[in-house]
Amino acid sequence: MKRVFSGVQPTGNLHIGNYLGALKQFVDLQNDNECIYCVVDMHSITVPQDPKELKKHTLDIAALYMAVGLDPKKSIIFAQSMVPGHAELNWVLTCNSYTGELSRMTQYKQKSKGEESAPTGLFMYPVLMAADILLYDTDIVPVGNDQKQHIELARDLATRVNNKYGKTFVVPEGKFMKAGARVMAMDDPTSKMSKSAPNEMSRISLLDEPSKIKKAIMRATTDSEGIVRFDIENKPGVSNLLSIYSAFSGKTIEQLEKDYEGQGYGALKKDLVEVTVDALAPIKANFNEIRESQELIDIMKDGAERANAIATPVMNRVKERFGLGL
Ligand code: ATP
Ligand code: LTN
Repeated sequence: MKRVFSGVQPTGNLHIGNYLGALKQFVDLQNDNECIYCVVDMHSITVPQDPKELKKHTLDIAALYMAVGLDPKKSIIFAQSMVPGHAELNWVLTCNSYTGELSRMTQYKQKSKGEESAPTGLFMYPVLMAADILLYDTDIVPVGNDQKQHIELARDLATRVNNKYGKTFVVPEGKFMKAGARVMAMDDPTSKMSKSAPNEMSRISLLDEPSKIKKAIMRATTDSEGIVRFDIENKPGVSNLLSIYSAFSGKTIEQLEKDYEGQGYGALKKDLVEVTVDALAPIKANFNEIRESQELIDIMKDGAERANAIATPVMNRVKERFGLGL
């Protein structure tokens, strides 16, 4: 069995990009692998968070994990801050990373906007992510396309330490969806759908009302050609709608192009509203039930214990290799 690890930040409601790019894979992987899914609360404090809200959001994401189909009997679900190894390994990896390679991370460049007052945590974000992954001897990391560069860094750090100190870490592989690896914003199909974009209509959240979903899809930016055809370069809006449709319905893009031949974008959008609303309805119903239940906290405590039991021997190995402690 391969070991799988991934994480999601507890910031705001998850959108269909998070679902189609990441969470859907989490669920698919849990039957044939040993899966560890973390709510990365320590990553979220790289920018200021309201403490009460943060706790709430951590439980929200754990409940969403289960609402989309993660089974706590099969997958380990917990919050990053509940296992001390993440912070410990973060330091060891920090001492083996270079400021040059971290300065080249696109997410850092975008989020820091080159400002002197950018938080150091933002700069170190990818090292903590590498620590999350390497702490569990992870083989596979299911994520959206935007995380490719961070996965590459985790691989580089693992290889670097292995070369210098002897085999210490498993070198992990990223895993990306065919359709859904990069869901674009509804209002601007040249930038990725994001939790933090100011325009609510740019995203479809997993807990959105059907009326909101309808509005966002019907208003989605397309083009004036009027032909339903997949062409990311020239028709990013229509291509994005086709990708989302394909990911939710399981139909291929070619099939969808045929189905909508001779029809305008209106028909495509109308059906996509239905497909999306139907796909999200059970998630929403499950979420409300799980979020209210007392069990959720017990599941996370149990998850943290199980995660810690895997992390401790890895951390002991790291300390041994580096000569830390007695
Ligand atoms: P934001 O959406 O605000 O940019 P983020 O990327 O920091 O947030 P996370 O919650 O950390 O969001 O991401 C969880 C997972 O969702 C990651 O695997 C990430 O690659 C994936 N993901 C995020 N946005 C998209 C998207 N638009 N399309 C596909 N996958 C995505
Ligand atoms: N950086 C990721 C979240 C994340 C993660 C991880 C993903 C933190 N640690 C470890 C996979 C494995 C993001 O999606 N923004």
